[in-house]
Amino acid sequence: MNSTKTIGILTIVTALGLVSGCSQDDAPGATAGGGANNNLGDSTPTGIVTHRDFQILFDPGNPEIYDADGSYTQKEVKIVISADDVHDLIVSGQTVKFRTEWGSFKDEKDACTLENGECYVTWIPGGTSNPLTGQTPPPGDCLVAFTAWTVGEEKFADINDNGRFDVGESFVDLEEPYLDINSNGQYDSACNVDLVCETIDIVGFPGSGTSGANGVHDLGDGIYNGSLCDSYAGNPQCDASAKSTMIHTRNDLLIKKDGGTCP
Ligand SMILES: [Ca+2]
Ligand SMILES: [Ca+2]
Ligand SMILES: [Ca+2]
Ligand SMILES: [Ca+2]
Repeated sequence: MNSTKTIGILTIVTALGLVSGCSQDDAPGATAGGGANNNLGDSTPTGIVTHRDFQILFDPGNPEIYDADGSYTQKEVKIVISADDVHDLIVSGQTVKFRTEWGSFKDEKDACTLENGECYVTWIPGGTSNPLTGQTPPPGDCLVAFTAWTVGEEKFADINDNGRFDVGESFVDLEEPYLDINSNGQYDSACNVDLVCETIDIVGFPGSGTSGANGVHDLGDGIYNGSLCDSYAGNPQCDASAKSTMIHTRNDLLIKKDGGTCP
């Protein structure tokens, strides 16, 4: 059982009316090159999901699957993706894939397609490796890690406010998606009692080559993968042939009564 999850829970009420747990998207180790700002100005839709506004929300936000006494109640949870483009305009048509450290996805449906910036899958709690109870213990502190990924673009700090990525501006160089099993905000080789591990080895991530997944966790490629390079010719961190990458977001779901104990 994992006992290292110590991240506090934030509650975010969004325009969707949904509730988020503690986003770890900007946690140290997941990023490089600094933050980004939200003031890129108005424009026409890019149709590309920005990492800045790609997030997992939960409905309900705090399902009390374990009550104050530690008793278990089966409750389904919608794992909702909210996404838009760099101009805060809606995106549709992109496939989003999901992974979790515990439980399963209803009807084995672990992906959804964005429509007007939203889509969801349904999660069912519990594991199956304990022959006596039919369940494996929940993760430590009853925080269940989720990760979602899709094709999109990296975020950058638009220091000169021209809506473009210029030489010298910082950006978040995304690494390959991973499940943060031990909730320490970074990739490592942690695994849980179900032998679900942090690595999510996907096809098509920079570093894994063109033939498929490569069996290892890949770091960022060192360049800004996005559609808004001011000049591809004069910026060594821009590559006109790599304007997108596989972006991911992570979040933890609290599945016990807030303030209660985890079995
Ligand atoms: Ca700029
Ligand atoms: Ca990159
Ligand atoms: Ca970790
Ligand atoms: Ca890989």
